[in-house]
Amino acid sequence: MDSQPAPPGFNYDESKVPDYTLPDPLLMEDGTRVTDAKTWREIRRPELLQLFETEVYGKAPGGKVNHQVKALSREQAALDGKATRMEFEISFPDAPDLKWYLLVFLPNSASRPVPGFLGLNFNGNHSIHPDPGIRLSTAWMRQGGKSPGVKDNRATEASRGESASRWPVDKIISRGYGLATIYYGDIDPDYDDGFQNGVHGTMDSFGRPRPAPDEWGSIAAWAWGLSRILDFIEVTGIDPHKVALLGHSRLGKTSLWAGARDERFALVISNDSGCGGAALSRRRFGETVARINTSFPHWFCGNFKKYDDNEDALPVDQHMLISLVAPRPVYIASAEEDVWADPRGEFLSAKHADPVYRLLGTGGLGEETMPDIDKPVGETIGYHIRSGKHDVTGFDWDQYLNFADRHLSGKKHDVP
Ligand code: GTR
Repeated sequence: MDSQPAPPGFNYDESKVPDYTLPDPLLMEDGTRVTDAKTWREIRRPELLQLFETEVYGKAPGGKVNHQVKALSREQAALDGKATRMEFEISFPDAPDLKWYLLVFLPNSASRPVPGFLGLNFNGNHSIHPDPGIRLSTAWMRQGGKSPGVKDNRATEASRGESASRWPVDKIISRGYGLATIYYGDIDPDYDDGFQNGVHGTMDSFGRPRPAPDEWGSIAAWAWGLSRILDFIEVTGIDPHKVALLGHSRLGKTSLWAGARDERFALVISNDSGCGGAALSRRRFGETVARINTSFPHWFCGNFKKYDDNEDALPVDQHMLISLVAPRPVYIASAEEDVWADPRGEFLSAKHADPVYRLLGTGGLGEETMPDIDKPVGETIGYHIRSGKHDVTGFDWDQYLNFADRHLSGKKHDVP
């Protein structure tokens, strides 16, 4: 497992994981045990949501926002005639500097509306497929080894298709699903500028220089953005009742938080999400709360910093985040060499969310011990640890497509 060198002072040794006691998702704040679905729904779920909101990710503005959706392009013969490709520009009359661009592929062979995957991308819509018809993003973009086509923090033509291995569009389409994606930096650029830019800087009600300690960091902003896309996704031809939300790494943390808050998402997938995502914080294995808050001070809310080197004081842990998706299907994926994200901690979160899934009448995870490498398990909570590194691969997608086939086909997802 130890293929990545541990940064100084950080633990990759299972025998050094400290003793810890996880808070019980089914024990209410007044000490009463939850024994029925109604109490979970009406009391415990709201309690937990509020704790994650105020202590971990931060509160986002409630309600719908005024926005306009403009169709920019439509190509009915994309992917050699197998798909229709569309792009939409989303603008906000109250925030003129904010513009989002949504890319959608729909299978031509399926009748609409179709079930679909929705996910944020790291490097611009044009990076997910080499199709030259996709608009090249003009937004600020991170630079680094994985995106050599980005120069001076802007995408160049060379960055087209750079992330294509993570987005098997042909496969998704041939399985009868639509795909909708948006560059996460359109919603909030991923760097610490004191929350001046992106949605933080432009929304009227949150227009002050810095959110209060219990208000949204960038993960909450990205999650909020996903809900705004869901508000209008119907116009694209994707069935709003059959949206599988998916994210990798920091965007896997985001998909879990978005799926926890917004019950309209029918299925939630977290790929290699690690600390602040699926991994239990109390294990302090790989990336820790203190480390993530230092490297990425803008991701979580100010209050989360109270738990730097103080994980036992957290009123929640990440198994409770997964349980907030219940009874909807959730898939947690780890990678064997991704020790920074703590695969065992991700599995244990899934396992400790299981009692909530069972209380709500689903099959849950149904596994006590971590499965073998490349052996997916679970019924309503899916889990696998695949061989290889921190990434999204064809193996990962095969499991997500199979899981979506099992849970999204046929029945309509009703929002409680
Ligand atoms: C790492 C970070 C992780 C993970 C990852 C990513 O640097 O420590 O929490 O989110 O970035 O998003 O790629």
